[in-house]
Amino acid sequence: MSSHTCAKVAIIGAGQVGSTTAYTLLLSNLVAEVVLIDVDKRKVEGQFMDLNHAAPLTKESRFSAGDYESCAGAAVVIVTGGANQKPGQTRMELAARNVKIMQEIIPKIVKYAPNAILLIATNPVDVLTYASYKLSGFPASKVIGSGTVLDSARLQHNLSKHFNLSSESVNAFIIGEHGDSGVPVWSLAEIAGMKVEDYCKQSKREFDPKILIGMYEETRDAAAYIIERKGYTNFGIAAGLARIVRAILRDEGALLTVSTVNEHYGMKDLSLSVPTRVDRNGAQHVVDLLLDDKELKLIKESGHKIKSACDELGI
Ligand code: 6V0
Repeated sequence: MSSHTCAKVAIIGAGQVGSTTAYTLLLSNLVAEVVLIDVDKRKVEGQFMDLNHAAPLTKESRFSAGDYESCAGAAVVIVTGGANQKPGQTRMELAARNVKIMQEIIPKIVKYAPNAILLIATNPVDVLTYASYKLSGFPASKVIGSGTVLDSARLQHNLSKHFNLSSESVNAFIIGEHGDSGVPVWSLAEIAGMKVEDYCKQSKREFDPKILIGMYEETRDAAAYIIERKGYTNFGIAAGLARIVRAILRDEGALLTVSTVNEHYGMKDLSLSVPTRVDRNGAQHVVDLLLDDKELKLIKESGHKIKSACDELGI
């Protein structure tokens, strides 16, 4: 058996995101064991029993509903626990509530899994990645936020749908905040090695910049659209988390738009997303994107927004 299929992953928070991520990991044949931990013991027991029944029918992975001690030996600990935005609650109120939850969760993970890589999904993910970095005392490379991995996938989907191509045939990404200030990097988006405008010209299609704006807006508003209809989002983020876990366990060195603490575009000590190399040691910033002036201005605004949220929360 190769080493990644022996790996153990722990998931804190067995709600929509945590349980769907566990299921996605099962189908991906990436891990031998998934530990689920939640404050709601009855719920986590239900999830674990249901997941165990899927294992004989799919790929064999072991599931257990544990406590923090069972994080010992986990290669990756995924944090999805926390509150969702309530009607009337501001993003800052939600952030403060989830920072408190991180203050409870992170030291327990550190105690039992001091060598694990932390993978944070709870929102606001950039702020909570920064809080988890501070609370854990881990090196920045070992604290990874899911960041704009999902936003980039949404943009890629919209672009590929428009051009009637498979999504791996287009390359486009969003950097900065996982949220409203995320920046679509159109200047580096490409299809068949060409900028979108050139691809249109060569394939005799009309190029209308308004279409790109529409694609971005649809991407930005996707979570709200889905939540209005089904109450939560789970499949996209679960696939995003499994993609990051795969890059770690298979030591891929994949460039993914995860959120990590670094100096970003002259702004020191904050977590935001840029294409970052992910492998078994965690995430390493390797490249500064050549952005155009407009994108540079937008990424700085996005960074300031994250930084001031952290300052306001006193983290
Ligand atoms: P959910 O279904 O309410 O699950 C959250 C779970 O966390 C519940 O089962 C709670 O019991 C549990 N929980 C609460 N407090 C604690 C605690 N102290 N320790 C352990 N477990 C706890 O929410 P859902 O799964 O839908 O969302 C979880 C988080 O993921 C939210 O913050 C979402 O906003 C966030 N998402 C992040 C995305 C991203 O792209 N980063 C995408 C989608 C959702």
